[in-house]
Amino acid sequence: MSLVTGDHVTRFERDGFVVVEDVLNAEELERFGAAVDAAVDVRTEGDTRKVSEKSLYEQSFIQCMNLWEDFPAVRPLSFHPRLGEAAAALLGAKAVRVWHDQALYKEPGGRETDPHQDLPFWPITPSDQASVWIPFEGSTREGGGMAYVPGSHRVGLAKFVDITHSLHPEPYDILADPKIRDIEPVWVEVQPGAVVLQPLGRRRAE
Ligand SMILES: O=C(O)CCC(=O)C(=O)O
Repeated sequence: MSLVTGDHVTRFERDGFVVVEDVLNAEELERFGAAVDAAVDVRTEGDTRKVSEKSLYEQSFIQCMNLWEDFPAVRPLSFHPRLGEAAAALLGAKAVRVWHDQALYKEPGGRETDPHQDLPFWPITPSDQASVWIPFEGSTREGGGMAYVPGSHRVGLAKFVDITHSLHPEPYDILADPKIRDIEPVWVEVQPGAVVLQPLGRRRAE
């Protein structure tokens, strides 16, 4: 059975996010979860700071990028055929290339991540791009959760929100922007093994 249905494509294009179920199995979640844990441990060894001693940005998450490059056990996850299949099907592409992987770990006592759009952070021209969020243990509203503003990718909003707080101590309040302030954010619950895909760039067809 196809991983991605017409309904997934509709949601991806209309809402700007879609949950695709049953992408990774239990064995993969266990194996890749452990591999990413180990890689992040290596990348962060020597950092003994408490959360409260970190910058505001670092309090939002521990961030480790391109783990596929130096951790062979993570590589098959970053290039997982089912992730590629889902992204290609949603984008209507024959194939996809990996721009980067990144592990984001929320620490106990850390802070929220300020609402933002991802694309302004990336040195890449908008084209057909998607990101894939893989919550190894799933994600619930109770456990923190992620919310999306449905359709916000279609209203021509391209604002840099300084979630690092380094250039702008008070980052732009994108949820108050007139283009989206009347849209209610939607909290997304994700089962383990499911992933969430989001379009990032402008679609060819638009
Ligand atoms: O998990 C978070 O705190 C933020 C994740 C995020 O901003 C992203 O994936 O773009």
